[in-house]
Amino acid sequence: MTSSISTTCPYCGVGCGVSAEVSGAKVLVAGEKTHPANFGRLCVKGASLAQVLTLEERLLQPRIGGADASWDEALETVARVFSQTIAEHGPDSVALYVSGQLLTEDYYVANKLMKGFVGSANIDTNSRLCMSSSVAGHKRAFGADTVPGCYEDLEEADLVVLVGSNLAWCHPILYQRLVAAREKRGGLPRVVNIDPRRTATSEIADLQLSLAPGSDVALFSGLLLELNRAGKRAKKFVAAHTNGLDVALAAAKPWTLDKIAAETGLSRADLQRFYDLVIENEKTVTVYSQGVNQSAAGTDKVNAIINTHLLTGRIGKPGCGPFSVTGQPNAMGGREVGGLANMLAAHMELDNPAHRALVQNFWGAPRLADSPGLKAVELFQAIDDGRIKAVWIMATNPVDSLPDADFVRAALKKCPFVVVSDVAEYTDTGAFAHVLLPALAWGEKEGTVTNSERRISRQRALRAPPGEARADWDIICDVARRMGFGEAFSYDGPAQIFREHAALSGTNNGGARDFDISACADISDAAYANLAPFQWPVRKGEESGDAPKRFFADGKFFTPDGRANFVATPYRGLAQKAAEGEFVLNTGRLRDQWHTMTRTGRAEQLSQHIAEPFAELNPLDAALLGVEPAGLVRLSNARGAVLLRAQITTRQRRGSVFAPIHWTDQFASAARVDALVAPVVDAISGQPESKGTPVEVEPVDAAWYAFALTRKKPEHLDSAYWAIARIAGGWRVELAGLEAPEDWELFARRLFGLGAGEGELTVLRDARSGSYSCVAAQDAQDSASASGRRMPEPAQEIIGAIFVAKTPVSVARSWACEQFAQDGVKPLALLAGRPPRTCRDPGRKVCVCMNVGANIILDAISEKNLGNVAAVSDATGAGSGCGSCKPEIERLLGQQRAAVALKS
Ligand SMILES: Nc1nc2c(c(=O)[nH]1)N[C@H]1C(S)=C(S)[C@@H](COP(=O)(O)OP(=O)(O)OC[C@H]3O[C@@H](n4cnc5c(=O)[nH]c(N)nc54)[C@H](O)[C@@H]3O)O[C@H]1N2
Ligand SMILES: Nc1nc2c(c(=O)[nH]1)N[C@H]1C(S)=C(S)[C@@H](COP(=O)(O)OP(=O)(O)OC[C@H]3O[C@@H](n4cnc5c(=O)[nH]c(N)nc54)[C@H](O)[C@@H]3O)O[C@H]1N2
Ligand code: SF4
Ligand SMILES: [Mo]
Repeated sequence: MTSSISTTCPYCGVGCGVSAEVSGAKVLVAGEKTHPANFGRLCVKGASLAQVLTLEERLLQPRIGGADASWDEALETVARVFSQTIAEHGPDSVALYVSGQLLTEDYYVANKLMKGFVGSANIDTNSRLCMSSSVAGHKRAFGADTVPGCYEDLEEADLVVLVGSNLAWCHPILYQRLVAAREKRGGLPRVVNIDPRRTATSEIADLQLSLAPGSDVALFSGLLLELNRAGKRAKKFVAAHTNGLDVALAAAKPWTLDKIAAETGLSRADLQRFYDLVIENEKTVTVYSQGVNQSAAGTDKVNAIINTHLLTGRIGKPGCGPFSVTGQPNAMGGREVGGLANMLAAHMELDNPAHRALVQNFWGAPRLADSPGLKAVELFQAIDDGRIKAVWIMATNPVDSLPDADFVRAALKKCPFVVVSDVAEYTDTGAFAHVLLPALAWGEKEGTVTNSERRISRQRALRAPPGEARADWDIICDVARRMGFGEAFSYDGPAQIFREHAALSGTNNGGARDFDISACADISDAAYANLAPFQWPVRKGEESGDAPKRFFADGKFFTPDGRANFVATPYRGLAQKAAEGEFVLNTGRLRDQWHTMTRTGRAEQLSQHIAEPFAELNPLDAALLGVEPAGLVRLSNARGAVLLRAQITTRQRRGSVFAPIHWTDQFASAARVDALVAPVVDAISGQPESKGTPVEVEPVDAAWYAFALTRKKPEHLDSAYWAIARIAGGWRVELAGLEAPEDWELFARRLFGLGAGEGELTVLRDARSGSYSCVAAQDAQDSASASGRRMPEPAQEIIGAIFVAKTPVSVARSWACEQFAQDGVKPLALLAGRPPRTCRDPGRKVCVCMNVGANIILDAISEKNLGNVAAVSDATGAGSGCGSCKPEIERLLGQQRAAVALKS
């Protein structure tokens, strides 16, 4: 029997609706046609969700000290140690570190437990690293953490300014909506992309501003002045609904065009083009993300942007407004329940006595935290210096994602009591857990999430809980009951928690607070089960309705006097300036991976796009440093070091180096980039400057390089550099070393997990060039007997292949992976390392859905003289699936055009 279940994607903050066809253990996912975020589309991560449901390397049993334990033992231990620690050292000696990937119901009870029952605000979340500058900026300007607009605004605008946002890769479906609008409206909205490096998003930009890292406040201070000078001040709006314009203008005053050009590194002509575009376009939306938030001046960056919208009154109207796009699926839900250490529940304030009394009363809480708790970076410093003695980490992987990550790791190592709730068996953080708790994952859990446009959608279970895993809310409530807070945590399910959350949002509200979903305060279990996506606010007695909701159309804000605040944003730039010869380390995301890869790293499809950690360097810098294409580089500073593959590209500006955040110790030898990132934070929001740390870059002179394929996950990776990625039928491995091993055969056997004398090795060795290749095969029956497969007659199965050379190995990797996945491939054929002449190496996978490589696309463009993405799609199929690769096809078109221009 097949059932169709509507749920929500667990990755980015676009919050796409997913329709899952479930028949037995088989799950097929597609975009939910009626969901207002995506109308049926999914990006490649969403489309691969079924693959991530694998139970391989899932945590399915509680563990104490590394050994399997019962839930009773595990929860009793957590409750006992937390209670004892609180009794001996006070409520502030314990902490929760949670995540924007918890569901609202999980998040609500975690916050209630800590702030209301433990009585400490030492609960912070990875949203501190993500959205806290936006939260602080919103609060300064609007008096509340309100996102004013909605997704339609991006389609209805005439100009979309993207600041520090790689929308094409990080919010792909919102990006596709923008692209579709441009196609429909003849190129409107026009797009300005403000990012130090060129990204996939740059492909649609009418104007790319590759500004100096950290210089956004200068750029937007100049914009404020220019708008004012050009008579764009919305005089009535500013006079009736705002405060502080004079102060903001005065702070911006020193920013002449020449000074801005000097600070940002942009030409006067580009600056003027940008300013003119904003001046000319009443309907302007400014979308911003981590290039803005993750900065020691993050809150000022946010306010510098908001100032320009307040000046022009471009807020609260269709096609207008500042728009902070959220990263995690429930970044917004976390803010609604008050998951940050300096917030209370339901968008109430921890430092407001009336709010505190309201919440304490509502919860019937014995005590309520009365001062802000420690923010993420400080929280781990407090673990290090012993102020915090017990910590419970849920749905986040701080050993990889917090700045100064080696320090974080050391702090956890010496912390007397660490609890980790996760879905993955092996994580860099879980390795330090005294108690490891198996949580239900996406597709198993029930609850709600809120996306970037304040839309609440249901996540629904597609299958029964596997193993012993339990829902996060359930685990938290069980511990709370064992700590003696029984009554307040005796929920029978997420619906009951949601009702309470909704009721709290409406208590004593009456429009005084932005967040209000009290219309759901009495929702029945059945209605919760069927809850359709809706945008808040929906106050008691209101219908949610279909019309997009915007805040501030009436000019009423949530400050005490109801007026919005302009905020003076004095300039700071990067907190740490790179010294002569040092580089600015910029970090961020890739199209097909999600954060620390605990889920996306399990989907073989998602490793095809980019299978290895890398560092993007400008060609001139690379030449000066002596870095060879595809060579290795070491990035280091006083805090740590990483070893990455060099990617030399003009998309990178000089003096900067970009590295993705995804690779952990589970997937690479030394690629945890946060080990380098300075724990420097924004003074107001506490958000770390994750995109601007000085580092040294040096080439690494490897004695050998290798590419390998293995059936089994490699256990012995004896080399200075390695990176593994899942592929169909096994793993692909990149290796390099400083000294060649004595015996390559032994090395290969260890890598493949093949004992001496086992299997049959076909070897190709070239003493002159020092290259060595070998393919190991085994009688298929040997390897099949374990899985119960029966073969009519002994056939050989390839179980490993390695290609070693003194320079970066030029094996046709996509082709080799495909050979490896097939049955009946001859060892000698694979040993060649590339396809026979009659057949083309497909090249790096650009389109994962349709399985099309870069070489196929480039060939088609030149042979058939293709001029646009649609033509490439028709000819090759690339881009006709989820569409996430369209910007890259655009780039290949550009590359081919440039090649033709050079020839002629
Ligand atoms: N594929 C994928 N999508 C994701 C995620 C993922 O892991 N993978 N994670 C989700 C999450 S939690 C988040 S928070 C979002 C993040 O989404 P984004 O913010 O779009 O992603 P990032 O790559 O972190 O950073 C965006 C850009 O900021 C630029 N930048 C760096 N310094 C500066 C600066 O000083 N000024 C400006 N203007 N720009 C700068 C970087 O070059 C980078 O291209 O993505 C979400 N979506
Ligand atoms: N240098 C640098 N550092 C950064 C950033 C950057 O741009 N640059 N970005 C920052 C940002 S914006 C973010 S959001 C963070 C993200 O960083 P993290 O939050 O550390 O990354 P994730 O891999 O998403 O971690 C989520 C963990 O929760 C587990 N998990 C998944 N689902 C569930 C569940 O339902 N329940 C439980 N209990 N566990 C679950 C996953 O297996 C995983 O271990 O990184 C931050 N760090
Ligand atoms: S855009 Fe975001 S929410 Fe939508 S399918 Fe992709 S990852 Fe999921
Ligand atoms: Mo994030």
